[in-house]
Order: sequence, then structure tokens, then C-alpha cells
Amino acid sequence: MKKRWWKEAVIYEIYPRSFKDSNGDGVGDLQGIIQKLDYLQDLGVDVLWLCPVYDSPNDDYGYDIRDYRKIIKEAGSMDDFDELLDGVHKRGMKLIMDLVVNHTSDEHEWFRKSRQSKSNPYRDYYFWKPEKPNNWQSFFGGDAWENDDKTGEWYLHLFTRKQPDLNWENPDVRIDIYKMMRYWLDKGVDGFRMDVISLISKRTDFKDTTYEAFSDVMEHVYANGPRVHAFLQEMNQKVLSQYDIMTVGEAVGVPKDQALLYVGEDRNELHMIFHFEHMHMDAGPGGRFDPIETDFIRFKKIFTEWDKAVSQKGWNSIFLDNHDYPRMVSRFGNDSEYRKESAKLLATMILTMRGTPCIYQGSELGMTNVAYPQFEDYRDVEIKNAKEAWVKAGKDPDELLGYVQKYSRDNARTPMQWNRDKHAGFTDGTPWINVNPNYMEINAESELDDADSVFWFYNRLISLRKKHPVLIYGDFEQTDNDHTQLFAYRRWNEAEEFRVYLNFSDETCDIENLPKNGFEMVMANQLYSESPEEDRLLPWEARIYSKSV
Ligand code: ISL
Ligand code: CA
Repeated sequence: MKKRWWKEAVIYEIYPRSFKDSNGDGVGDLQGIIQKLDYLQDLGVDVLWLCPVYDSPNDDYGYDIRDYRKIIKEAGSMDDFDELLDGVHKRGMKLIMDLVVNHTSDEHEWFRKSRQSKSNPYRDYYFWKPEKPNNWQSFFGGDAWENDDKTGEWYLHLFTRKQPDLNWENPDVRIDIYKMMRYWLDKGVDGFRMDVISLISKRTDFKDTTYEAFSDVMEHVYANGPRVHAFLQEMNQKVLSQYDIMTVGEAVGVPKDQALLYVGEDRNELHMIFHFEHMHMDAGPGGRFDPIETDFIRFKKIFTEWDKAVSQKGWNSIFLDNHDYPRMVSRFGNDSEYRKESAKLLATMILTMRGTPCIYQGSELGMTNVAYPQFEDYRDVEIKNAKEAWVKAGKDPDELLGYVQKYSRDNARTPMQWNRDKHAGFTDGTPWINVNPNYMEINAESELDDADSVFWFYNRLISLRKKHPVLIYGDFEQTDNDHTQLFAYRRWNEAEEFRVYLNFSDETCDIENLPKNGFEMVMANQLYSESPEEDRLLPWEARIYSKSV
């Protein structure tokens, strides 16, 4: 197993719009992030993944890029960006950008030219058809083809109609994208998180999909197209291989038996991927607002199977939330009675498993879902489209509101809660989206002042991981696979062994064969560690044991 800095890193995802507003316009910006670099350094993370800050009309809040080489006005200037990058590097941290090249904004110069006429040199930068060729649906509901009145033809958009898909079959598209990537890498950026990179090769026969469930459409129709590996190997050869960087692909629709094609060390494509098998478990055929029951044993199994499928010849990432999913303490923990304990338990999982961990902004505070009382409080285009579709289909929008409160992306996009001042210290103005009312109880200032806080637990876990290479490169084996409350596993190498016990439940949990002879407990949710009852874990109790071999 080759040692690499990006295998040893802990990533922290920043959604700039909701991180810190420095100029009172209610929208987070680059200067705001600069103000918080010491906070991030105190946490102990080393790679910052910056969600898009490129010029955009914000139809999908930056994932619809209008100019790849311009900073969106509300985030600041290119000088601000350079100051941020310098500040990150001065603190020994790294910064990776969000590379969104499956699609652009419809206001991008390439698309404005492409739609002008059928003979425009940019016409084939996108997919145009004289008639709507198939029944493909957008990730955000509705047809994936939009008729454009300029030439009367239809163009493909797997996301919103303002996010036309780029035609990667066209070598000119690839050349322009590689040039843009080098522009950022030559500025000193340390790599990319690649948005929906598994979708860039289209099945250009554009046949109808016969799959019902959206997860099947994602995997078999949109993702893993015939040339996706050719494109990634070319990107690697022409750009990525020339820099000492980290690359992580957002691999929607990639199943574990295809993962090594993307991240195998011999593949020269990507270093790792974010996969979504655990993140889509509770989404029914209709997607996230069509929820189904999930199963804890299956949740554990997904991690064990992905470790087995990838870790010998490639590398995994480990995450439980990001800007597209509900807050992990609300989704996988207990965000009321055991909020702190379950937040620490989930932190223990992502920071002791095998794979590069990714912490989403606010998870280190145990921030929770928000449940706004009305649709008007929500901002996400995915929610707006879902409401329109429900009303059109004559379904009860109040039922949808319940699902939106539980499963929507805006749960992760409420402003960071810095202190107990107005708007949680996120802005002196009016926030673009309401602050979660629980900021008086949950905020960075209170966390920093409390040695027993979630924040300092993350800090100690990150130090533990850095101090013990076995937690990075060691082997992994799940134990008690069929236990309905306990997630237990071992990490080991020739020098050390760690055992982790996580009680994912509101009840106590009996455990057999607690490690003895030579093992000592190195960390636990502080609340319970004073009097750990030898053979029983309390609700949401997490324990880590270790011994030198
Ligand atoms: O939110 C989802 C749809 O239910 C996710 O499946 C998400 O759209 C998918 O994982 C792709 O996400 C990425 O691409 C989107 C953007 O909206 C997301 O924010 C980004 O993470 C289009 O660029
Ligand atoms: Ca601002």
C-alpha cells in the first residue's frame, strides 16, 4: 500500500455561501473564510474542499458555472481568492476546488454561442437534437431535454434547464476544460473534487430508459458511460499527472464492482471517489422525497463491502454528510436526546475507518437539520421543482413539506453557527437563508469554551488518527456483523491493533468479548467514560481501545 499525503489527510468541506459573511450582504464569502482559517487549523483538518465560487447565476448555487476563471461577485475577487489560498498554505493546509465540468450554466459563453445557430462552431459543445430523443428525466425532476426557441432544437440537461450538459465526445470541449484546470493548478490549487464526474460520458444512442427507480437510471443510463474511463485517463495524462495533487470524484451511480475502474492505483484516473450507496439507502424509486425504511445491518455492510472492494488496490473516502444531504447527526444519530453523544459517535466512525475522511462544515459542532415551517423558507431549486411537480400531480404539498424537512439539501445549507450573537454571528445583514434557531445552544464559541464539546472531540480524534498510522493504512475488519445496534470493527498492522465499538441506538447494548489482555481504552464519549460498564455500552456510546502488538 503506497503512502500518499492525500490518504493521510482529513478533508473539511466548505459551502462558502453559508460559511461566513464578511461584508454584511447576508451571503458567505472568501474574506469570511479567511477570518476562520485559524479556527479550521485548531480543528486539525488539512485539506479544505471549497464548493464552487466561480461566476454563476446561482440557479443551483454555483453548480451552474458562467465563467470558470472569474470569482462570483458575492464571494469576492480573485485577489481575495489568492489571499485565501496563501492563508491556507501558510498554515500548512491545502485547498481543493470543486470542478464542475459535466455541465455549465446556460449563461456560459460556450452555450450562448452554441444556441445561436446549428452551424455555430460551439454547437457541438452541448447535445442538441431536432426532436426530444428519449424519456430521460432530470435529477431535479421534469424532462432532461429542453426546447430552445432560437433554433427550435432540444438540448440535454441532467440537472436544471439552466445546466446544459457538455459534450465530452467533442475534443475541443476537453481541450478547453484541461486548459481551465491547468489555470487553477498553476495558481497553486492542490486538486479537485469532481462534480458528477461519473456522468461525463453519455450513451449517445440516447435510447429511452426502461428503468423505474431513479437509482437504477443513475447507475445504468447516466453514469459509467462507454468513454468515461477514456476521458479520465486522458485528463490524467494531460493534466492531473503533472501535479502533486489530490483528486476525488463525486461518483453518483458508481457501484462497488466498478469503483476500482475509477480509483485503482494502476488505472491512472482518480485517487478516490465519494460513493453514495449509504447515502441513497433511504431514497425510494422516486428519489429523496420518496423515502423508504433503512436497515442498520445493511448500512454497516455497505461500508464493509466497499472496503473489501476497493482498499487493496485503490483508496476509499469516508463521509456521512455534505452540502447535498441532511445533517448526519439528524439522519444517522439522535439529534435530540443524545445529540452530543451521537455526534461524537459518528465522528469516531468517520475518523477511524479506512479511507480519507471528509467532514462537512458544522458537523464538528453537532449542527442539526432545521425543519423550516414553510416552503418559502427554503432556497434549493430541487425543492422548488419538487413542489411544482407535486402540485401539478395533485399531491398534497404538506406531505412533501414533511419530507423536505427531513431529507432536503437545505438542512446542510443553514448558516454556520459561530456564536450567540444575532444570526449566530454568520452575518451582520439578513442571511440569504434563515439560521437554525438552535444556534443559542449550538455554536462554535460555546464549543471552543467547553473541553467536553463535539469540536474538541473531533480535534482529539484527528490527532489520534494522525498519531497512529494504523488508523490510516491498517487493515479493517468488521465484527458482530449481524448486531442490530452495534457497529464494531478492528484496525491493525504489524505494530498496533485498534478496536472500535459504536452503539448506534437509544438503548443500552450488551457486548461480548470486550478486548482485554493488553488493550486499553484510549477514547470514549466523555459522558460515559468515567464509569464504563465493562460489558455494556450506554446509548450512543463510542469506545476506542488499542494495544501495541
Ligand atoms: O441532490 C441530489 C439529487 O437528489 C444528489 O443526487 C446530487 O444532485 C448528486 O449527488 C449530484 O450532486 C452534485 O451535482 C449537482 C449539484 O446540484 C450538487 O450540489 C452537486 O454536489 C449538479 O451540479
Ligand atoms: Ca458577503
